[in-house]
Amino acid sequence: MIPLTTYLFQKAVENPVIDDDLVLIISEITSAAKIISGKVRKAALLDILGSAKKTNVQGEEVQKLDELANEIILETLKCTGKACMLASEEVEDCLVLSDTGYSIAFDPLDGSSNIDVNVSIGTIFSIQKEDVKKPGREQIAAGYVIYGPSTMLVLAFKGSVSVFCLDPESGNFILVKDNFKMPEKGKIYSINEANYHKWTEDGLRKFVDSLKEQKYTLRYVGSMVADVHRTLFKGGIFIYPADVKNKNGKLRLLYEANPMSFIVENAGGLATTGKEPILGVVPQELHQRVPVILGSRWEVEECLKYLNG
Ligand code: FBP
Repeated sequence: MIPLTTYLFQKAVENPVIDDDLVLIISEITSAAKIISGKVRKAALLDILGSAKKTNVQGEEVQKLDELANEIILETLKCTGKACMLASEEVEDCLVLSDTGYSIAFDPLDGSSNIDVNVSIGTIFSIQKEDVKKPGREQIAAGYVIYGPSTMLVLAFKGSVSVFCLDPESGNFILVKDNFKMPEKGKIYSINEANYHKWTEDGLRKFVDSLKEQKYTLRYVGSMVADVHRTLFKGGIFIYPADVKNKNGKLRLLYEANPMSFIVENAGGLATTGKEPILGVVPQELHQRVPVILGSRWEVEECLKYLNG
């Protein structure tokens, strides 16, 4: 029963990237996630379900829990004194706190459309040195916390992915899998097929049709954190492509695509925009979107064959 902080200090011995400031930042992100987990589980009792009657920089309706989760993470990270830049899905501009230290880009509550219907949602985070707007390949660490039947943390550093489960009794995230590797191939694909005819790439329709012929099954929760979590554990592929409405897809590079791609690639999978590796994309805008194709090696390579002929 290794708690997260003990695990990080042990890992720091073999991985010089993990310094005390990074341990503090990750520990505080997970402390914030524990509070959010508690709020999510009691949301109906606390009357914090539903809309906050506001629109965010993405033009999306903000949920009360989105706002609350955002505040909890912002305040927690500010208090560390080790964060130099904070970028949130819910805030138009970056919050610059100092010149040096760690920058954190985060999606405080991913899966907003599922908040009110008690379906798994999560918090996604990406940690860089100094500036948030760096290619995903330069991430120091990335992870997500999923608020599902249990609350779980998946944390990646270069070369390693580990999985933790929140123990409600001790209040600790306890290590359940170290050096986690995802299956090379799966039997599940995950995409919003309601947009089938709106997808920009005809090759994508052919790829998805070929998976059906190979008896793949479709699973789509509509929370990226839940669809990626299943893809990591069961194998297969998760796709949010470009379509006639979302020319660059819907998912945001800095705090959705980059952290999830870093986790998947360090677990042995692949992540691409269809044209280039997601971790190689040089960020231009804080809230820019990219097409996302990620998952097991076999399926992603197969998809690229269909897309690039
Ligand atoms: P937010 O909820 O953080 O805005 O994220 C966007 C998202 O909900 C992803 O979690 C999910 O993969 C996608 O949108 C679902 O979109 P759609 O309803 O168009 O399939």
